[in-house]
Amino acid sequence: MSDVVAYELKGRIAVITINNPPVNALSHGVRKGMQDAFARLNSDAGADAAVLVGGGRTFIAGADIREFGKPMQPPGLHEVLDAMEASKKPIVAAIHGTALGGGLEVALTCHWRVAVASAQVGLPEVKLGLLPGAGGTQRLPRLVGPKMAADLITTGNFAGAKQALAAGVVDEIVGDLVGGAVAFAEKVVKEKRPLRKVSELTDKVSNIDPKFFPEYRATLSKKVRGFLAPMHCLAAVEAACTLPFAEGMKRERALFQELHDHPQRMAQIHIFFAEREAGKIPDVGSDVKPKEIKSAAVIGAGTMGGGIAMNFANVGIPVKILELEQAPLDKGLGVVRKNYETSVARGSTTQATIDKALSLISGTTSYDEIGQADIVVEAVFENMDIKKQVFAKLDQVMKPGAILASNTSTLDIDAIASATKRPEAVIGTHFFSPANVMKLLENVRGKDSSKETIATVMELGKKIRKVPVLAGNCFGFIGNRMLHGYTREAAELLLEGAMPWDVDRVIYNFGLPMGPFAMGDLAGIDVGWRVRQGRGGPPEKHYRIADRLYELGRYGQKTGAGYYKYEGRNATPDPVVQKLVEDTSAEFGITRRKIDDEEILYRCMLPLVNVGAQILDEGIAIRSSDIDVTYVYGYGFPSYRGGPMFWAEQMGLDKVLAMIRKYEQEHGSRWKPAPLLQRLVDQKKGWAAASKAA
Ligand code: T1G
Repeated sequence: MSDVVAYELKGRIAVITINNPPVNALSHGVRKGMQDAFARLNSDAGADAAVLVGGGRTFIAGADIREFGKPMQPPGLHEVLDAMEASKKPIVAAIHGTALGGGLEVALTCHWRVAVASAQVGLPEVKLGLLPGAGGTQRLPRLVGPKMAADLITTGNFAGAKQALAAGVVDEIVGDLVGGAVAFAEKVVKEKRPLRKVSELTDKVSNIDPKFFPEYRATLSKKVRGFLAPMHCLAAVEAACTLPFAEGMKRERALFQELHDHPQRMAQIHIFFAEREAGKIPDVGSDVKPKEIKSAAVIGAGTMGGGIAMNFANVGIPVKILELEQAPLDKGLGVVRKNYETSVARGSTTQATIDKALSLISGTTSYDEIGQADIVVEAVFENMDIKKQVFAKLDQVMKPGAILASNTSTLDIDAIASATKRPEAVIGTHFFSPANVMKLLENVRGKDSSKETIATVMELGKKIRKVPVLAGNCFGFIGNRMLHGYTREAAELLLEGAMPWDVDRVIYNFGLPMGPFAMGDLAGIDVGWRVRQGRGGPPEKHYRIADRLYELGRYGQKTGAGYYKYEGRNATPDPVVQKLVEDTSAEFGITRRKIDDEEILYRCMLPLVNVGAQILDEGIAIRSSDIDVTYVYGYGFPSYRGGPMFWAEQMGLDKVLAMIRKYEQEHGSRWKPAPLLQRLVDQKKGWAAASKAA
């Protein structure tokens, strides 16, 4: 028996244990060990049945994702599952932790499945740009029917043990994992039950309403715009309902191969590993123990403050929101309650869940009441003087050892820390609006932020179900510094000949949730105007259109007009804006020209790459994949393109440099290529060569 798969008799039941930490992925050694174990089971006169269980913290969590794209070493998973299904003796899966992807497919090929109450099951391959490629799309519908199978497989969501039991994915919930599974296997043997093969079940996949799949496909295509995998997942589930099992397996295999060979799979798996890499800080090793965060406080009950507070309450951390006046405090708490009630109305959570969360959120108008919190997050107006006043006050009232965090989106963390006597406890924790929804947490280290402070907010990010990334301290950190390059170029395109709706269409079709001008209308043209006033300096030509919209009182959605005119949230191009844009070009003596979609795309997207390269070179980002994670989870860059840096590298950094050089010729120094980009192209290297990770 291989050392990753153990075989041990308990009475007359063989317990086959997978020991491949951390998540028992189905690597080559595991597949080989399983194949040997099933052969041994069927030749072992001392064994009447087997239990298959994961060692450590979980059942099998899927195929080994690191093996994708490499030559597969036999036996393949199909071969192993065929051996399982051909077993003459019953095999019972014993599930704890998570049975995911290929892991659940292994369990579905077993004759029965038991689980502990805390177990979860799922087929999350779609999140990797794939589909369940070892019979999951053919077996799951045979157990639960096409609707639940399609829901689980096209979203990659997990189901808890109770839900799995009710749906028939699991046959029994046991208290003691191995003991319960062995007892179940002994019962099966004692009752001489015929082997139950999921592949032979038919009633749940017969006589399906002919409207089901066309209607499901129409709804799904709107939800997953641009992603290939979800539609392939649905086609595979449909095959389970229209073809015999063997044919369905062939259809699944063909659909899987198409996805496996597609750039979207490479991009989504890049993001899978990138978000985990982002949690690794070279000079903050696992020896640095994060502080435990048992209570929190938030300064400011505005949109951001309320959303930030919800993140703590949602994971059971009591949080106090402070406003100096009762009225804005009551208003802010009211918005939080409304957010929760909307989620219940949408069915995305339950009343009991939000009641629990709301019970953990309280308000106060006195700094004296927040001093015992383990962390305080300042979310007041984006103005340095105001932030310094707040931090001076926090320095007085917060208990020793508390973390003093700022939600600033651009400002200098060291300047903020200078208002305190404990700069080692100060750090940026930049949330993205809406703070209770957006996954990215951009933590920003100051020059004096201690390793413990950094480790604590990185750990906290995971605890509050965010994707944490650590940035160095510069104007705009990683995300907003790149955003500045992008929005500036979009503004230039308007002066040269494009209209807001031309640019937004191209960026939307590329896969972002909205283009820069729709985003400007959402965030508020007045907000951008105030930030520019705060920065001072002469008015800049490329902001002239935005300034004129502001002067007209066209702040965006909030005033019913901005770059677009609005009926509710429905945006339509506005002839008033068309004329304003044309007049502004004329004001600067610019002869407008037709700008094609390709130029719009590259002029908007390449600044992300060029600024990203500069950020990487300065060490503001530890690695290029941190930049990808920032842009995918903070700004909606499509994960099926892997993030701006991955997208550029797939295109070829030499091609990217050539385009940037061309734009430098045409538009001047703002297009000067980042020196790092030039160096990497000269050295024929990729971004990894510039990583600051050890
Ligand atoms: N393969 C390889 N490594 C994996 C892995 C996998 N499937 N899953 C996790 N890891 C690594 C991860 O990179 C990290 O490494 C460590 O394990 C801990 O992970 C044929 C084709 C199971 C819920 O998509 O969702 O099966 O950073 O930090 O937060 O149809 O890992 O320590 O070096 O995430 O406790 C389908 C992916 C695969 C599940 C645990 N399965 N994994 O979360 O730990 S495709 C998945 C997860 C497939 C078949 C198809 C989570 C988790 P390192 P972690 P966690």
